[in-house]
Amino acid sequence: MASVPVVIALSIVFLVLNYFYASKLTQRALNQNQTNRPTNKMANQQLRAKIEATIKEFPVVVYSKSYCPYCQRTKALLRSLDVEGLKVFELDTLGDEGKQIQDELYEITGQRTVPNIFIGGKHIGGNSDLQQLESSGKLKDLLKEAGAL
Ligand SMILES: N[C@@H](CCC(=O)N[C@@H](CS)C(=O)NCC(=O)O)C(=O)O
Repeated sequence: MASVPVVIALSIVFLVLNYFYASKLTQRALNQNQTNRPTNKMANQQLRAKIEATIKEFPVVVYSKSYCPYCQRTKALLRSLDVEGLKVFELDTLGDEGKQIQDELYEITGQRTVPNIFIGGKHIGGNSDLQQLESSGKLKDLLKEAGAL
């Protein structure tokens, strides 16, 4: 009869262990899902290399969407300054590749929104960051350093 409490105790231990094991498995599955973003690791690396080469090659790079009002302000400001070597990508016109670039930009910069701006290979941020640089008088120096003015 003494075995009844033992069985109950063992069942409780079993249930508790089972609970922790299951939640660990769930957590692992969630983590994999987050890092698994595109399934093709090789393709990600190639895309990242392409982005890195682009921001190295062009003094000013803007990842944009054609309908985005913030992007329009960014492009208008840069064009009004007669920036040389300005490269604009309209991600919404690039199909799947546009989405993949946006995902990869998020991995690289922690920023998912557009415009996503690089000057002299350096990540600047979005439109508000660019406008702030302009109003604080720092933008022209950055552009000169990058060889865009
Ligand atoms: N504060 C940001 C706002 C940018 C923003 O909200 N952009 C929108 C498009 S207009 C965006 O990226 N939405 C998410 C998406 O298109 O995936 C900036 O100044 O750049």
